[in-house]
Amino acid sequence: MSYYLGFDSSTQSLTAIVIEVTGDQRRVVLDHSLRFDETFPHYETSNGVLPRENRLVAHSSPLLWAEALDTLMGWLARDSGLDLSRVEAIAGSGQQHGSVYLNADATAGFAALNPDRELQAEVAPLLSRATAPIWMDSSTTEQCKEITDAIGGWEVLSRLTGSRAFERFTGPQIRKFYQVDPEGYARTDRIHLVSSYLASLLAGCHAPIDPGDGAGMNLMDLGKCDWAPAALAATAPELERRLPKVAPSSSVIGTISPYWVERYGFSPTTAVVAWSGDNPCSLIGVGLVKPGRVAISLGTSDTLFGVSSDVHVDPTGVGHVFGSPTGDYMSLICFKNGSLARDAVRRELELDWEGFSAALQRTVPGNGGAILLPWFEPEITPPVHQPGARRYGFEGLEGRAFGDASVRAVVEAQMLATWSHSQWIGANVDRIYATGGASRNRDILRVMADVHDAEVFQFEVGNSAGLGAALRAFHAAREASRAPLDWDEVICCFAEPVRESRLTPDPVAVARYAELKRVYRACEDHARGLGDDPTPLIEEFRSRRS
Ligand code: XUL
Repeated sequence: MSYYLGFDSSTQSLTAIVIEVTGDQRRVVLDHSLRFDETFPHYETSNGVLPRENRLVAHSSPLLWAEALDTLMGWLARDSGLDLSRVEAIAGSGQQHGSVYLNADATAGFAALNPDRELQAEVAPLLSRATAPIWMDSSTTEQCKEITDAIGGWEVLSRLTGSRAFERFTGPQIRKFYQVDPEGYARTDRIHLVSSYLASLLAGCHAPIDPGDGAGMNLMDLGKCDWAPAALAATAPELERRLPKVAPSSSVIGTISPYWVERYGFSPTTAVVAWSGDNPCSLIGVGLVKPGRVAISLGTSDTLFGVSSDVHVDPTGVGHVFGSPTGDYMSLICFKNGSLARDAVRRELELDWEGFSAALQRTVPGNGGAILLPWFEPEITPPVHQPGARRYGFEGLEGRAFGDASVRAVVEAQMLATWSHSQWIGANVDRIYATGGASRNRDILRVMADVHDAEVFQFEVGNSAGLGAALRAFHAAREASRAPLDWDEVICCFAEPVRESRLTPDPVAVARYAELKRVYRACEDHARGLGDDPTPLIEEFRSRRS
C-alpha cells in the first residue's frame, strides 16, 4: 500500500490530500485544510492578504506559508491516523504568480534545517524581502508598459511567453522590486514562486519551476520551456542567475529533507516532486488530460481553463497559455472577483449561503435586465483598475427585490464574463467540469449551465488543485520507478465527474441568456468608458420579455 500526498497552498488556505493506491484499489484517504486567517491570526491577514492601504497592492507572507506547512505536517503526523512513513511521493500546487525573495544563505539554510525548530524560524533569516507580492496585486502597470515597450510590443511578449504583460505576473513584480528597492534586489540570490519555494522547503534544496507555473511569469519561452533571454533583459539585470531552473512538472527533485524525516516520521526515501501552479494542478484534478473540454474553477479567483496540444494565444490579449503538467498546453482566463465578490454581496445583504441560494431560486434567468459588474477588487478580465461594483437596470428595485436581484446579478455577470472572454479558446463547450469551493452550490451551477448552454458536472473532491497535486505525485513516482502510467490510468477512479451530478441546460433560460449576452457586453464596455450607455439595450431586453 502506498500513499501519495498533494498539498495546495492557495490564497486563503493550505490543504493536504492523500490518495492511497493498493493494486487496483484507489481512494482518497484524507482531505484536510487550515485556513490562514483563522489558524494564524498573528499575521493579521484578511482572506490571506496582509494588511494594506492601497487596494492595488496585495502581499502575503512567506513565513505564514512555511508555518502553515509545518503545522499541517504536525497535524498529519499526530492527528490524521496515517502512517507518514508510507508516503511514497509528495507534490504540490501553489497560488500562481506570487514570488519569494531569498538571500545567499538560503542554499545552505535549506540543506540544514534544524528539526528541533519551527520552520518559519528557520526560514526567517533566509529572506531578502519580508513579504511576497501575490496574484491579487495590480500595482505594476508602469512596469508592464516598460517591459512591453522593451520587448517590442504586447503581441511579441504574448507569442514568446503565452501572455501579454499582466500586473500580477512575476516579471513585472520583480521589476518593481528592483526599481523600488535596488538594495533588496542586490541582496536577493534566488527568486522562487510560491510553488517552488514550498517544494524547496520539502526537498532541502532549490527546487525547479515547472512550465505550468513558469508560464505565469512573463519570463519563460513557452515553446522552449526555458527562460527567454529577451524577457529577462527587459525585466531586471542579472535575473537568470537569480531564478531556479525550469524543469518538467514530473521531475523528482530528490528525497524529502531530514528535517521532515526527523520531525514527523517520513521515510527518508519519500520522493519530492516539482510543484506546479494551482490551475495546472486543477487541470489534472478534474481529469482534463486530453484536449476538448473545459473546467470552471470557482475559488478566490474564478478561472476557466482547458487543455490544448498546441500554443494558441489569445488575440485579444486577455487570456493566457500555460504549460500543462501532461506536457501539453493549457488555455486560461482568470477573474479576480470570484468568491470574494460573491461573498461581498452575500455579506452586504446579511445572508448565509442558504439565503444566497434562496435568492437565486426566487429570481428568473435574465434578472429583468438588472446587471451587477462585481469589480469589488481591481479586475483582471477585463482589465479594470478602479475598483467598485457597477449596477445597471436596478432602478425601481427596493428591499428584498433589490437584494434578490443583486444576488442573481452577481452570479449572472460572473458567468456571462466567463462566457464572453473565453470565446478565443475555441473549445467544444458542451460540457463543463465545475470545481472550487463554490462549485458545491448547484444554484450557481444552474446559471453556469444556462449561460454556457452546456452540461455541468461536479466532482467528489472539491479541491481539484490538491487532488491534482497528489495525482502528479503518483504519476511522477511511477515514472521514476520505471513503471510509467498513461495519464488516463493515473486519473482513473479519482478525477472523474460524478455522473448523477449532471445539470443540463434549460432551453428557455439559454434563449434568454443568448439575448442578455449583448446587453452584458454593452454594460462592460460602458463601465470601462469604451461604449455608449446600455440603457436602451436593457429596455429592449425587457420589452422582448413581455
Ligand atoms: C491565475 C491566477 C489565479 C491564481 C490564484 O492566473 O492568477 O487563479 O493562481 O489561485
